[in-house]
This record gives sequence, C-alpha cells and structure tokens, in this order.
Amino acid sequence: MAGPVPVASSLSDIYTVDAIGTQAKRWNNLLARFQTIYGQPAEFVARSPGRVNIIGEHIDYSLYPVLPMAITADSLLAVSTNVASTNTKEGHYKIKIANVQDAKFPAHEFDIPYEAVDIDATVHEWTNYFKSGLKGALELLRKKHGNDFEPKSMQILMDGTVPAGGGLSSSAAFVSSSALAVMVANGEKTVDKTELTELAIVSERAVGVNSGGMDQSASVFSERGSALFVSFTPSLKARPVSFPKTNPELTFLIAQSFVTADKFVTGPVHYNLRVVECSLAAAYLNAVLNPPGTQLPSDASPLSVSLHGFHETYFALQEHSSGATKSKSTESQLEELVALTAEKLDKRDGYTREEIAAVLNISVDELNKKFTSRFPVRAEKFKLRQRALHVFSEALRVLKFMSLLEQQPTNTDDTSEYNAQLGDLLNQTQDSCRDVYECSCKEIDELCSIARKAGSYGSRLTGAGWGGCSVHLVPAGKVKAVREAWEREYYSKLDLSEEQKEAAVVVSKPGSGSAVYLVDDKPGPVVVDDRDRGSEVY
Ligand code: NG1
Repeated sequence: MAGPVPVASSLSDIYTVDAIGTQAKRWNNLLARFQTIYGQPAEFVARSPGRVNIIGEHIDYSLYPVLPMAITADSLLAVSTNVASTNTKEGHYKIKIANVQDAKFPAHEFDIPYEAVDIDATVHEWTNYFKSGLKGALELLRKKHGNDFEPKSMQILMDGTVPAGGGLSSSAAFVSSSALAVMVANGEKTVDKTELTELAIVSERAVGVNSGGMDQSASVFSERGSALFVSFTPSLKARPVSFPKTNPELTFLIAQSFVTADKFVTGPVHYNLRVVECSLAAAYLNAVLNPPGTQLPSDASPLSVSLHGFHETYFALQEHSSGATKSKSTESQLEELVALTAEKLDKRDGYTREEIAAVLNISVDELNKKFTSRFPVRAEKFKLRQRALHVFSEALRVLKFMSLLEQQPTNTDDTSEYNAQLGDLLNQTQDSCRDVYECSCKEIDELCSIARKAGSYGSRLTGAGWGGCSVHLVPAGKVKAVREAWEREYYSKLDLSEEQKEAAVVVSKPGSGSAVYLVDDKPGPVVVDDRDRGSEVY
C-alpha cells in the first residue's frame, strides 16, 4: 500500500459510482468559484477524505493497531501558485485562503516568513489546520531540498464536507489535504503516502491536539472497497482488509448524534487528558512490574512513552529472564496485561500526581514537565486503571475482529451467527468506551440502543466520542427499520434543519484515500469517465 499518492485523471478514480453525480457538481462549483475569487483557474485539487473507525477506539495513541475506513465526505483544496508578488513582504511568501462556506469560515491572507510558520494554538481559527499542514510539509521539503528552500505563494479555495466535530475526522482530512497541496504546489511530482501520513500526524499536534495516527492513515492510504488495518510499530504500515461475503449481507450505517464535540476546546478534560492518562499508566506499570531502573523505549506516541511500549518491554524482559524460546501470542499477552492491570492498578477513584510521582521516583514538577506541560490538562486524579484496562481489552478486540474476518464464516448459507460475533465485539467496545474509558455520552448510548433493538448486530461510537458519530453493523434487510426507529425515537425530538436531517444517517461504503487532480491539462469541467456519465453532461 505504500507508494505515491495517486494522481486521478477522472472523478471515477476517486468516488464510487453512486457519488459521482453529486461530486461532479460540487467540483465544478469549486473550480468556478476559484476562477471568480482569484480571477484565474486553479492548477490542481488536493483531496483527502474523512473516515469512520470500525474498531480500535482510543488505542492509536498507545500505538495499538486499528481498523478504520475512508468515507466519501472529504476536504478539497483547489490551488494555484500564480500569485502576484507585488505587495508580498521581503523574505516572505503569500498564502491567500478562502472557503466555499465563506460566512462560516472567512477568507484570510497571510505573509509568512520563509523560515517559520507561526500557529497560535490558543486561538480556534479554521486556517490553523491549513497552517499546520503547511508547517509539516515545509519541514519535509527542507529535509529534501535543504534549509534555503523558498516556499511558493499559494491561493487556495477549500471545500470540506466532513462535518466538523462529528467524529469523522474533518481535521485529519483538512490537514492531510493541506500538506498534500503544499507539497504539490512546491513542485513535488510524487508525494509518498507514508511520508505524507507521518507529517500529517505530527502536524496536527501543532493545532493543540495530542492526536494519534489513525485518522491521517485512513485518510491517506484507504482504497475503495476495503477497510484499512493500520499498525504503528515498528513503523507505520497500512493494509487493505476486505469483509467476507455474508448472508445476510452487512451494511455499515453512520448516525450523527448532533452533539458537537470539539477536541480542541475540551482537550484538557477529554482527549488530551486521556492521552496523558495512558502514558502515565504505561510509566506506572513499568515502575511496578519491570525491574527497577527499566526505561520505557521512546516511541512515536504523542508523549513518547506508550502502553504498547510497556507491553513489549514487559514481555521481552519476561522471556529473557525465563529463557523462553517461543513468544506468547499477542492475544494471550493482552489477556495477561488485562489481569495484571486489574491487580496492580487497584485504585478505582484514580491516582493523584503525588501518588504517581512517588511510584515513578520523580518529583511532581518532573512529572508535570514530562507528561502535562505539552498540552495542558485539568485533573485532580488520573484514572490509570480504567484507561489501561480499556486500551488492552480494546487492542484484544481488534485482534479478535481481524481473526474473524480472516477466518471467514463456516456456513455460507446463513452467516447470522458469524455476523453476530462481529457485532458483539463492536457492542463490547461501546460498553468499554461508555463505562471504562468514559468517552461516550447519553445521546450516543441512546442511538446505539435504539439501533440494536431494531436489528443492528453491533453499535458503538466512532472516533473520539463525547458526541459526534456512531457506527452500526446492520443486516441489509434491517437498514430501513433501523433508520425509521432513529427517526421516531431520536431525530424527531431534535430541532433539525432539512440539511441536517439529510446528513443524519449515511450508509457508508469504504472509499478511496488522498488524491491529486491536475486541472492544468484538462481545462473546463472536471472529467468523469464515460461509463459513469449517464445522461447528464458535466
Ligand atoms: P476524531 O476526533 O474522531 O477525529 C480522534 C483522534 C484519533 C483517535 C480517535 C479515537 C485526532 C486527529 N484523531 O479522532 O487519532 O485517537 O480520536 O480513537 O486526534
């Protein structure tokens, strides 16, 4: 799956057939608006999609594998580098950036010095996401071309259809497409998918969120028709995974809760706090279970020490001291870690900074410096037991889900039992997110229980949680019943606009990842393959 980001020659290279009509209109509108705003055509469009996570929630930043898939909704950046330099400050380049939703996201113009991109993460400003992609891309370009590299000026028009704060990863879609746009604008003929993903992961942290790597990987690497198994160690890898043919056929439904969860604003008590708790749990378990003086490896997780790092160190030392020649399976290691966590981290109401610092044999100041200074968190106590239990058990569920997919169902005439096993793992994830990791909310819990009653095999939150979206594994024949139940018991009670009603539930097919579309050599409307053109002329 590694290799360059594809250059699409037609929209049929990017979208599934059912989406082409709507997307062609949207793309043509974007290119026409670009011409109106900047008085010249765009040279290319950089595209990265949102994602839905099937299983593996809140474990990417502990470096355990996850199973997301890309969706149709995406971030598009139409770009031209033909910018008049007349009023650009000396030693600077110009970025003009506008959004098709200009009332909500006002246009900006920045003169940026060659040497540094300044991002004020304390201000919640939509263009920060572009700037963070810009910053990361320039770091990579400097590594390739030397420190004297002079970035090109760009004028940009953005169109994003991934709902912000909806758990479908609008931020990763925006940051990845921004970084891709900057690379192409600065003359890179090919952009390596792994390099783009890695830089997008690090870039997003510049906006104030201690992000894991799942979203950026799903956004960049996904292939149409497949989910994506993403692993983070020893290095970032992604591979497509297909679902076996089942009877009844399986459908993924994504349902919005319309509770907006803003990771940036709530980070200190939600997302960033969980990242800190997981790293503290890793350090604590290392201190109580490994020989004195054992150092955890510094890794690619946001705070450089992770539960996965502890996991590997613990079993490597165990094997070494027992002289074992054969490693235990990862499943049995995770089971053992669940049991050890329950025993060693026995304080259910959490641990104070003083208590943790004493076990780590460091001062509270040192603890704060190492774990809570990068991104501020607000907490009296850290729930190390619950967080580690969720992470180890969720990592185990991902492996069980994968092994079910690889096994294939035995009775192909009726796979109800097999479908139910897949669904059951999703339901267990939801229970753990709600009760142990505390990242659900009552609206998501309600959507899940309504869906299950109406026939869903498995229902859970997807993404960071605390609102946003839910994902449901539903037999094709029950999709209508589930949708009607939500309408009756949930959506009809909210005050929703027509647009919101339409976007509330989507049947999701796995979509493709990042792509570049060069407008240069195809003046006029965007190209759609003949076979998909139908009667409409685009
Ligand atoms: P959302 O907020 O849904 O895009 C976030 C993180 C992921 C992962 C999930 C929880 C970012 C950009 N994304 O997803 O890496 O940790 O929460 O599984 O921070």
